[in-house]
Amino acid sequence: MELLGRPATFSDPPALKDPQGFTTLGAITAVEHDKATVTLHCGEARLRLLLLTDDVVRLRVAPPGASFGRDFSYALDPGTTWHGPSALTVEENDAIVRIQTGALTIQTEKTTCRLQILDATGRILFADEAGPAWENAGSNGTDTVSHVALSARLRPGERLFGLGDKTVTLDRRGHRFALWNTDAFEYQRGTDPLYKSIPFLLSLHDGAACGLFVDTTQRMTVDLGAEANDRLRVEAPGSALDYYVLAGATPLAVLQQFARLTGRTPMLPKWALGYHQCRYSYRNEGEIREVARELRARRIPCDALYFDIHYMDGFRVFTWDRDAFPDPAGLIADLKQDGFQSIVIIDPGVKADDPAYGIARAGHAHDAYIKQPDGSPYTGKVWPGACHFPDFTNPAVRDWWGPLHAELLKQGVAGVWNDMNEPAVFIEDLEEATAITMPEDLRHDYDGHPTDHAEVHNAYGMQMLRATYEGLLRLAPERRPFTITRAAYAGTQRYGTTWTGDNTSSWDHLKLAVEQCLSLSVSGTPFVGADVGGFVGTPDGELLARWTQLGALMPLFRNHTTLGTPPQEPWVFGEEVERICREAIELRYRLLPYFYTLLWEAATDGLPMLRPLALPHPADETIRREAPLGFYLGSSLLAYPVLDAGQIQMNAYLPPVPGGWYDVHTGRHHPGDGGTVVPVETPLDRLPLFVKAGSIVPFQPVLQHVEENPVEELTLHVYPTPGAFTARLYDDAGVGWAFKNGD
Ligand code: MIG
Repeated sequence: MELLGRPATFSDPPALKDPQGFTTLGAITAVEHDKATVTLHCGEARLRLLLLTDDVVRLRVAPPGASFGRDFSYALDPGTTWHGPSALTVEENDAIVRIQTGALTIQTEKTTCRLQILDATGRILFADEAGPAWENAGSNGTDTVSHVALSARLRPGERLFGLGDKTVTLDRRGHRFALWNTDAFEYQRGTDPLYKSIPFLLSLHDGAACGLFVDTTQRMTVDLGAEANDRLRVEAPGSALDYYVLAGATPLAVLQQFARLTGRTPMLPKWALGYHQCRYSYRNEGEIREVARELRARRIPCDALYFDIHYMDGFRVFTWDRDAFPDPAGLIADLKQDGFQSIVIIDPGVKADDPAYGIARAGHAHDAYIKQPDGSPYTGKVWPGACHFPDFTNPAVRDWWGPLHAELLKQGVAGVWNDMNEPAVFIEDLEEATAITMPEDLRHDYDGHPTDHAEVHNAYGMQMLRATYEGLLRLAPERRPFTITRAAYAGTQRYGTTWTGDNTSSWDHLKLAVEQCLSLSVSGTPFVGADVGGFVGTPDGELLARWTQLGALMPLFRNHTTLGTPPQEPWVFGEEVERICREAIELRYRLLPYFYTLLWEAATDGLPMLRPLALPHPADETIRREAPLGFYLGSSLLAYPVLDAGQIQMNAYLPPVPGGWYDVHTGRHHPGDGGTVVPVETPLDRLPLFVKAGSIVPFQPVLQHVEENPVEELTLHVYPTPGAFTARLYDDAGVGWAFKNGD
């Protein structure tokens, strides 16, 4: 059976409901407040503002007769404590209620309850248009609320970044999106929705930055000026609205607040930053040993090899196909000996129709499966055939699932890859199998507050990853787990890494890889990558070379391709491409001390590793106008990946920074305090890379894998600027948790 799948089909963007059918808050009738909370009563409706700190506001809306809803969210980091604002004053006059914190002013119009949020210099960060609103299910307006909405003003020149892996330009303005996790095989530019739903936006306007996070896992429609250029509108099923406005002195500070809110990446094993080689699938022990042998023989550094679905016995999770892989422990030990970590895929579907399959039976014994409304387990088709699906929103089910990895760990597996967790389910009453998902009325535990699949859907993959991450941690507490997920909701970064799914071997996808990974980085998800070379289809040598150069600068650096394509490893395109790929991979290994420091900054300070140019330069007109697809790695390196076929020259825009820039390859200095465009030669073996004056970039010797030899020598490249400067370098054992004690 060839398991290729078929391009998912996508409908037009979801229609927005008629705003006329929605009710807004209306006149403020009473105001209550304490040290951190202000409640505005508008007749029977309420708007509550919770000041988490001086510059982060949580807003909750309760329509008439409805409560604020359950105070529960998978997005929020349970490890963060908010201490409230340093000060809070509430004043009223005839026209407005004015709330002031140490950093913000929130003004609410008394007749409408529409609000404006201003920073300390009086700049408007956020302004309601109609503001929060709700729609009643029945036509007489008295039935329970069915939908909630929020509309805010967009100003000329305002840019909107974030929203996860959406397939349009970095600035999402002018588009409408659906947030509904979808197995988007062979997605293309414009395809929507994809695998992840991260309802976070970063607005940049007039040099000021502001974040908006709408915390609902329901299928949401987000219109960013598509319907009306000057209006943002989000709409979702539900009866209460829960959202956050995050301010900060800089765009990066806003992202750090969002990281405080939804969590940071855990520290990963250092080898996670190495080069990874994958394909769907290395089919047997011989094939994977062969790849390992080639990589070492050709001196192409590599740290991880992947076992895609064919390692399993009939795609039964937590089993091995013993004909193809007779001795997993022996194989994995040999690979480890050569410096390769083994990562296995685990899907959510548990084969249902085999009475001899112990995992499936145990699932029944634990009452672990998602249920139909009548209480019986739901059955849907995926690779193994008929499957049941664990309800990862049930803590008892997560506790059951996690330890199922014990045997794999004993066999030496070092990482787990969660796929198909949108969740994807096939329907076969169509002409060909197509990927869809399960019925929306299925029942979930939702951590003790039973609800339907519609509400859980976008968080399902995240809760699967959580079960995996927590399980690995429980089984081997001394180790840093390594996990990857395809589906995600806000906060997923607390449980591991992610990639952008089934992309295509094309130049446009190379560009998309930049856009998607930068956008995920803006959306709280720092450890990201796109399949190098493209998953669907076959790259030519030039595309693979350019993609490997780009991948060498992405946190997750994995070459992967689909079933039935020719080999895509770096050596199959001839000697020149092999050399270029090797050099790119070697550059990555030489820069590991720099990357590892970025990982640590992401894990501790919530700073993204990859940064669109607009983040450090929110007021730069050239960046706003031309939106060049260069990006920062941390705060020192600036990359301009080559994204077009045949391109041997580019004009790179170097933003204004004191002291200018240096070309990493030539050492040439480009003064340009005021921002300059420099011509750069880009022969196939050259990836344009610049470093900001006033930086120190640490290089280590090339290793074939991160644990090959202890690094005894670092070379610090110092890029001077007039005056003193500092740089930060972080290192630790690369594994384990001793660093938490300062080791
Ligand atoms: O649709 O496990 O995105 O990386 O190789 C096929 C097989 C299911 C989709 C993943 C891809 C993986 C493949 N999976």
